[in-house]
Amino acid sequence: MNVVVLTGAGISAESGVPTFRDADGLWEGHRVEDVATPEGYDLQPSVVHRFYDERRASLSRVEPNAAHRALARLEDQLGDRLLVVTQNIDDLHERGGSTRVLHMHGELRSALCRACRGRTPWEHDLADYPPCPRCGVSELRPDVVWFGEIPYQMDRIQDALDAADLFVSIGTSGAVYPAAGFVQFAARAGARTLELNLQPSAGTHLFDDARHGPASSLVPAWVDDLLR
Ligand code: BJW
Repeated sequence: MNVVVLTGAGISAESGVPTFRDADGLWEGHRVEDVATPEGYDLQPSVVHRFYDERRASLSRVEPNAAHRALARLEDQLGDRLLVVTQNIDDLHERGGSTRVLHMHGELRSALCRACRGRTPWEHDLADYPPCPRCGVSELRPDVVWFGEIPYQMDRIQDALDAADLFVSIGTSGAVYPAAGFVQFAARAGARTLELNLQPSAGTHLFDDARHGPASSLVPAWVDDLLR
């Protein structure tokens, strides 16, 4: 059985990483749509750098939770028949033990050079405009996918959805495309579909089944059921 799991901010919420569209979703009064666009960056690069520098620094203060670890346990059993596609830019899946993870919206611990387009592992702040280690130009930006940009690895994701027998969406509001449309791709390709989320998402009616509650209890229980 091929399983594709899509994760969003809700899976990391109980690790202490804020979501985007829940009550605590604003950052210093900015909506994500204002700080997560190329236009927002061009207008206020230092505001956008601070948003991402703070989030990168906070990674060292958060730990994977039971939901991340349960997906790693599932990978131990399914191997390459499981793919985790995450919209999250944190590294909690990897630190929870998963290795088959695609970060479709990029990663906090990576920088993208606007001059040479090179991607470089990055642990430090970007607000002080360090030079790109590849080309030397001080044009590094967060290596994340903003509105209007094309998400990473879409071909691999499409192939995995085409081959999926089961598609599971965890902790995402279903407000952002193309991820919000994956359930329909997977269903059309013949997969069963399941939503695991704190509350019904915008697309909850598109799923065959849905379970609602905190990811740290729903995901381990679902993995136990699947492996039984
Ligand atoms: C819990 C929980 C707990 C809480 N347990 N659950 C009009 C119609 C349709 C589409 C468009 C349109 N106009 C424009 C578009 C396209 C646009 C889009 O979707 N806009 C929408 C606003 C409509 N999309 C794009 O521009 C994308 N690119 C694109 O489409 O390119 C074209 C193309 C695609 C494919 C092939 C070829 C071409 C790019 C989108 C980039 C999104 N970027 C961001 C920022 C990334 C960097 C960063 O992290 O800062 O990605 S925005 C932000 O939203 C971030 C997230 O990954 C993404 C999704 O958010 P998520 O994860 O769902 O979080 P929340 O907060 O919304 O929800 C959390 C959920 O968890 C809630 O439901 C809670 O209930 C739940 N929860 N605690 C379980 N304990």
